[in-house]
Amino acid sequence: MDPEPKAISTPSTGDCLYPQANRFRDVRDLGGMWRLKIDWDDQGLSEAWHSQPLSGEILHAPVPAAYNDLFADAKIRDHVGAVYYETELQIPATWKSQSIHLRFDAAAHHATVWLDGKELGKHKGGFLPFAIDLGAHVSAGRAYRLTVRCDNRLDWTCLPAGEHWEEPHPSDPSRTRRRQEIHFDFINDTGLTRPVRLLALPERRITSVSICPRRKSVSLWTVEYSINSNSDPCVTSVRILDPDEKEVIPIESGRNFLALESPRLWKPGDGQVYTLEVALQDELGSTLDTYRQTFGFRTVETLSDSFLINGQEFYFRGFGKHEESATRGRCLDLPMLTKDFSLLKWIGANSIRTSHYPYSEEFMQMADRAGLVVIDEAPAVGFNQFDGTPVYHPDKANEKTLAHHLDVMGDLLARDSHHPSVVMWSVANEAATEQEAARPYFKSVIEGTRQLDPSRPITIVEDRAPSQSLVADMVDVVSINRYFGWYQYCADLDLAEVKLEEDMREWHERFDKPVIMAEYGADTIHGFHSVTEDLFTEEFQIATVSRYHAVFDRLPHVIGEHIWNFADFATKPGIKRIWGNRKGVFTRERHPKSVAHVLRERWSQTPQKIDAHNK
Ligand code: GCB
Repeated sequence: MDPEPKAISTPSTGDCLYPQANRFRDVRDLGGMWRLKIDWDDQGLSEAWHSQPLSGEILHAPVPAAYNDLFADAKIRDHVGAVYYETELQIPATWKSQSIHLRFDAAAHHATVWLDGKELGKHKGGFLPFAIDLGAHVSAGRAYRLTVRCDNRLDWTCLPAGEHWEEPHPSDPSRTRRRQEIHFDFINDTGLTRPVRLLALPERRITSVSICPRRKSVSLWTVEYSINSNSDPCVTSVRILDPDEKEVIPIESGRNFLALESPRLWKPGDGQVYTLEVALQDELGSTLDTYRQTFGFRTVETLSDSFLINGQEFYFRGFGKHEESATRGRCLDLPMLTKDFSLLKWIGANSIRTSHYPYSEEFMQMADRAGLVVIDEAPAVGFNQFDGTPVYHPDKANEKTLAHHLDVMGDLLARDSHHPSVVMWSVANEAATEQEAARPYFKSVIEGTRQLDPSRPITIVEDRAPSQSLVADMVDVVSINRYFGWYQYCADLDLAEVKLEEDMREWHERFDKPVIMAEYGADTIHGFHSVTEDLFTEEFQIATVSRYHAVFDRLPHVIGEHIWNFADFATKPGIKRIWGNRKGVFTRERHPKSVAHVLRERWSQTPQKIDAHNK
C-alpha cells in the first residue's frame, strides 16, 4: 500500500524555510520549459488527466511565469478555470539518505500536485509558499512525472476575492461559458509564478527559525530566537554573523537568547543585515543540519503624528507597486526585480507597499539589503462593494473567508517576520469598512496578527470617508487611498486640494493616529503633453501630485506619500483603462514619465518637518 500523502506544510506549519544549499542541504531548481495544457472544458479532474502523461493540445511554458500573456491568444489570457503543468522530476542518485521535498514559492491560486498520478497535496492561495514532503513516494536516482493543476477561480472565501459562474454562450446557447468577476484592478495572472524547487534535507533537521531582536537600552540588544526541528531531543547551537560575515561574540547568552552590545542598526537606505547561523546536533554532538536566517536590528514605533524607526522620525516616500511586467506577468522576474530596485534608488524612494499581495521572497531579501522600508500587505483585496451591498455576509465574506484570512496572516508573518525591512503589516486594501460586520471581522484579523507579532504596527488601507470607517480605531496607522482630482472632482485641482486637506485633517481628528497617503495619482499616457494640464498628460500628473504634496507638507500628522503606481500595469478591460492602468511614474517597460524627475528632485531633500523633528 502506498503511504498516504503527507500534509502540505506552509511557513506557519514549519518545514517551509527558504531553500538553502549547504553541507547538509541541497536545492535543485525546476525552472525551465514545462508542458502546459489548458483545461478548456473543466474535464481534467473527471478524466483524471494527472493519471498519464498530458496529451492532446500541449503548449510549452516557462516556469516561473504567469501563463496568461505568453501566447498570442486572448482565450488563454482570459481562461477561467484550470491548467495543467507537467515536467519530469529526476531525483539525483546522490540524494540517497536525504529527505526529499518539493517547494512551490507560489502557485496561483489553487494548486493540486501529483507525482506519477498520485496526489501529494493541495494548496489554496497564490502568493505564499508551500512544501510537500515526498517521503516514501520517491527514491534517489529515479525519474517521475510531476503534474500540477493550477486553478484561477476565485470566490468569496479566497484572498483576493472574486466570483465565478457559468452562463449560456451568447452565440451558441447550447454551450456554456465560464465567467469570472474579480473585484480588483489587476489581471488575474495565474500559474507557477514563482520558483519550484526540489530540496534534499537531512532526515533530522531544522524546520523553522524565528528571531526577535529587542533593544534593552541605548546600546544593549537581545536576540531571542526559537528554533524548531523534527528531531527530539533537539540540541542547537547558534552563531551571529555581522553584515561583513564576521562572527559577533555576544556579551551574554542563555537559553534561546543572546545579548549584544552596539550592533550595527538596520536603517532606511542602509540595510545592515545580520545572520543567525543555527546548527542542529545529535546527542553526541555531531552536526546534523545547519541553516542561516537573516535579520536586523531596528526599532519601530508609532506616535499620534509620527512613525519612528530607531527613534528617528521616518517619512515614507515611494510607491504602491505591482510585481509584474509585460509578457511574463505577475511572477518572480529577477532582471525586472533588479531594475526596479535600481529605479527606486535613482528616484530617491525609501519605501514601498507590497500592494496588493505578498511579494516574492527574493524581493524581500533585496529590500533588506537595500534598506528599503516595506509595508507588507496580505492579498486581501476585493472586499469592497461600491454599491453598498453587504460584503460580510454568509454568502460572501463569511467565517470561511475569515479563517483563510487568519491562515494567510499566519503564513505571511511566518515567512516575513525576520525581514528588518518590514515595518508594518497591512491586513487589507480597500475593504468595505463602513459595514457593521466589518468590525468583528477585522477585529479578529487585527488582533490575530498582533498576537503573532506584537513588535510591528498594523494598518488597513482605506478608501472610505473618515466618518464611515468602523475599523480605523483598531489599527496603529491610518492609510488612505485618495483620487481627488481624478475619480472625484475630476480635473478640478483647486477643489481637490481643499477637499484633500479637509479629509486628511478629519482622519487625524477622529482617530488621533498618523496618516499615510497610500495611493494617489492620475492616469498618464507617456508622451502626451499639453500646456494646459489636460487629463492624461504628463503635465496633469505633475500638477496632481504637486497639489497633494503641498497638502502633505502643511500637515504634521502626514507621515508619508506612496504614489500610485510605480509603473503602468495590466488590468481587466474597462472604459477607465487605456490598455491597463496608466498611473505609473514609469511605463510598464520602466521608462520614466516627466513626473519621475519631479519626484526625484523632491525626494532628494529631507522633508522639513522631519528635519526639524530629528535635529
Ligand atoms: C485603488 C486601488 C488600486 C487601483 C487604483 C486605481 O484604490 O487600490 O488597486 O489600481 O485605485 O488606479 O484605480
